[in-house]
Amino acid sequence: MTSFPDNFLWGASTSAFQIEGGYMEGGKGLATTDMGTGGPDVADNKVASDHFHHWKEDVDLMAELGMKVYRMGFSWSRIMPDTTGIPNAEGLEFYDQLINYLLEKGIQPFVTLYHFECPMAPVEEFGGWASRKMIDLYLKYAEICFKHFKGRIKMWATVNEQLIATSSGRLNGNTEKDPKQYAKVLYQMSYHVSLAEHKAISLLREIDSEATIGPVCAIQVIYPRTCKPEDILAAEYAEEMMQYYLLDMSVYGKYPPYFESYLKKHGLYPHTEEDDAVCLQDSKPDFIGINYYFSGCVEAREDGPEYGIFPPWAIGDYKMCENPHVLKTEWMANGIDPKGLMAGLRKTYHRYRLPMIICENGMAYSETLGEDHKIHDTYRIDYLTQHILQVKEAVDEGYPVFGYCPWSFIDVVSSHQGFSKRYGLIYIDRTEKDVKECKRYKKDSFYWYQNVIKNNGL
Ligand code: BGP
Repeated sequence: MTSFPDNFLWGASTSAFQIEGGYMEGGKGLATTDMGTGGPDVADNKVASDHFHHWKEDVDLMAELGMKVYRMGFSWSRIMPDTTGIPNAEGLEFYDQLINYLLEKGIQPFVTLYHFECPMAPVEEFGGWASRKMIDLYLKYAEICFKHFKGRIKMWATVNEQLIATSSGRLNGNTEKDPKQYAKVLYQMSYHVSLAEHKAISLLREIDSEATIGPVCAIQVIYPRTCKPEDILAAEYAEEMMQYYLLDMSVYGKYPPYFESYLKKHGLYPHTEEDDAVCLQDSKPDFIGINYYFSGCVEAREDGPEYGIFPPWAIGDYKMCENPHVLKTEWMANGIDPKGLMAGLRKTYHRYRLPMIICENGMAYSETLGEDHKIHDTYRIDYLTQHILQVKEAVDEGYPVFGYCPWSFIDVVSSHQGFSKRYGLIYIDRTEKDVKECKRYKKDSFYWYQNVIKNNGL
C-alpha cells in the first residue's frame, strides 16, 4: 500500500474541443478545431463525447469516481466567438452551470484557457497568433474568465502544450507553404503566446490574488541513442528545442542560450519589441502542469536542419530515432516508459523549483463494448499503476508533485486521430461516424481508479 499526502489532488482530465461537441450551439463561434480533427475517415469534434448535453451526468460520474479536481478546458470560441471582445452570454451560462455543479459536488475546477482550440475569427482577420493583436484578444478573454469566475475557479492553466499548439498549423492557422518560412511563423507565434501568457498571469494577480496559475507543458524526456558524446549533447539540444525554451520563457521570461543562438543562426528568431523583456520577466507562474505519455530518443545530426518533416518542431542538432528498450503498442508508437515520468519530474523541478501537477498521462487503446457492456482494460490499469508508482517515488524523494490527473476522464475525440483511439476511464458508445446516443459505460479502470482515490494510493 503506497499512501500519498492527505491533500493530494486526485483528478482526471479533458479538454473542451475534445469532449464538448455542441458545435455552433449556444452562440459558439467557429474554431480551428471545428475544421476536422484528422481527415475524412475519422470523427470530427461536432459531437465529440456530447458533454455539452451530458455535462450533469458527467459531473455525477466524477463525483462517483471521487475526483477532487477536474482538469478541464474552456472553449475560447464559446466564450468569445468573434474579435469584438464581447462575451457570449450563453457560453458563460453553460460554464456557470458546469462550474457550479462541480463545486456543489465538492470537485475543484482547474481550467485551461487555451487548449489547442483557436477561434477562427482572429485567424481569418489577422492570422491569429502570427499577429500581436492575438495577445490583446487572449488577454480580453482571460479577463472575462478571471472576473466572471472569481472565487469559483482557483486554479487556471494559461496554455496547454505550447509546443504542439504553435507547431500544428491545423490548430493555429499557420498556412505557410515554404517549410522554413513555416518554422519562422511558428516561432513568432510561440513568442506571442509567451507574451500573452505573462500578461495573463499579471492580470490574474490584479483580479484575483487568491487564484493560482501555470502553464501545462508536454514534458520531453529525451534519451541519447548511445553514450557517444555527440548523442548525449544531441539529447540535451533536443530537450532545449522542445521543452526548455518554452518553460524558460514561462518561468524566467528568457530563451536559453543554445535555443536563442540556434534561431538566430538560422534566421528564425522572432520579431520582438522594446518593452517585451520587462513584461516577460514581470510575472512567474505558481506551478507547472505536466503532460507525459512517453519519452523520446535522439542521435546527433551531422547535416543541417531539415524543415518540413514531422514533427515540425524536430529541427535542431538532433534526429529523432527509435528506442529499442521501450514497449510499443498500436497507439503508443513511441513506447511505454514509466521511468521517463520520474526523469521528467526530476529535471523539471531542478530547473524551475516550482510545484508540479500531472495534468495528463494515459494509455490509448482501440476498444469496443462487449456484450456485457464492459471494458476490461487491464492494459490501462497497468499503465496508470506504473506511472502512479513513479509519481509516488518522486513525492517520497521530496519532489513537490501535488496532484495527478490521468487523460482522460471519459473517451474523447483524439487531437488528430479520431474516436477509435480511446484513453477514457469511461467508455463512450459511439464510433468514428455513428455518434449514436453517446451512452456512458464505466470501464474496469474506473472502478480501479475509484479505489486508488478512496485509499489515497495504490
Ligand atoms: C495531449 C493533448 C491532449 C490529448 C492527448 C492525447 O498532447 O494535450 O489534448 O489529445 O495529448 O493525444 P491524442 O489525442 O493525440 O491521442
